[in-house]
Amino acid sequence: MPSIIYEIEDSCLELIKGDITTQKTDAIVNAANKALSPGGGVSGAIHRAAGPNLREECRTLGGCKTGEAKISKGYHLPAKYVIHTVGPVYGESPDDELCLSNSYKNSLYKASKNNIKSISFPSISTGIFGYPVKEASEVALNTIIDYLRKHPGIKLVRMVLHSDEDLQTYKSTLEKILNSPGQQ
Ligand code: AR6
Repeated sequence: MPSIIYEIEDSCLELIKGDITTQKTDAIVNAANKALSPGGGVSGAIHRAAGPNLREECRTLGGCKTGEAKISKGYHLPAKYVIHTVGPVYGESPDDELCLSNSYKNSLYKASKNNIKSISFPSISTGIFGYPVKEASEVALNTIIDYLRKHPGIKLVRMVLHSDEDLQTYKSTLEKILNSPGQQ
């Protein structure tokens, strides 16, 4: 499936299937753990591709609470920065939706603060943390669209999905959001 690009005000929201570690955006987002240690999933892949200096810098960042975001350099990655955020473990608290939304919002806020113009996200919490992809896609895309409408500085947000199925789910959700009353 080719990449899908939607215009939101003066910014682009792109959905692709791919590997986040190869993205040439200014920043990529890591679905991290609270200790900011490499772990598995997308986080393990990002740490392997960035090299050991990323782990060293992460040790100095003081961990990360659920919904917060921290920033580091990208080292051997094509991206200059990695923004680390910890999504919710699905079902652990009644605030899952708010926590997941905060992960996206605080990552974007960190990007704005650092003059980052393009950023790639993985589907936070939908792997090891067990958040159902459809529900997560609604939170992710609504939060990103809302942010782009209020903050014109970020020109490209790319959602990098790891499977055709996840890409299709995000695409369906995005079309539903953009076609819903009040969105035109
Ligand atoms: N590029 C893009 N997406 C990927 C990649 C990749 N290279 N690899 C996996 N995904 P997960 P979580 C997708 O489990 O649920 C770690 O151990 C994957 O298919 O990485 O937030 C951390 O240390 C899924 O759709 O993150 C934490 O302990 C999505 O990325 C915990 O896992 C997120 O899956 C975080 O769990």
